[in-house]
Amino acid sequence: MAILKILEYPDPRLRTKAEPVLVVDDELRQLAADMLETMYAAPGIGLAATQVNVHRRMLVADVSEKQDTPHVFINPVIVERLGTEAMEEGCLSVPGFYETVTRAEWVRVRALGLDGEPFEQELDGLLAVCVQHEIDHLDGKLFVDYLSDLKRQRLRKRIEKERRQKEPDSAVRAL
Ligand code: K1U
Ligand code: ZN
Repeated sequence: MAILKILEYPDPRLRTKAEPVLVVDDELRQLAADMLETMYAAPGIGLAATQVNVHRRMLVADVSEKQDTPHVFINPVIVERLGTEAMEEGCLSVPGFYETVTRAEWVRVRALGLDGEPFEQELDGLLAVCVQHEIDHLDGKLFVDYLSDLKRQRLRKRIEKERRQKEPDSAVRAL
């Protein structure tokens, strides 16, 4: 098992659209285990392969308090969605920033499991929100893309200031 490096906004690699998984093999199962370990260590409730610079369509999530209910979705597709819900979100690729995003309240997701078999799962609450957030990552989309221009500008200024304090020569690109 290994803890993987999580890419941080505005790294352009976070904008890559992930490719479908063609074969579910031991290498992919090892990546899922490493992603779960990385997510638990962060700590977080979800992680998309894109965030660890692997551009294949797989995400992991665990919204349980005891961190004992891991979910792995390979090639996830939302096939049905109902209602809307506004919830405060965070992102391990935008550390320290939280904002309210409106998403579907209930979704039916079709995916492959670690055994390579297809399954469908109905999700609501935090898990539904988390899986939608992670599928966005697989499409190169970040939760800051849902913000108003003003809020994104404020975030950009904050990141610029933090970067200047950490590494005086850095500049923020591609925001
Ligand atoms: O994808 C990610 O960057 C992970 C992200 C998932 C997420 C959180 C909230 C709403 C939607 C999606 C996180 O896990 S941010 C950290 C977080 O939410 C958390 C951390 C510790 C305890 C509980 C939650
Ligand atoms: Zn995220």
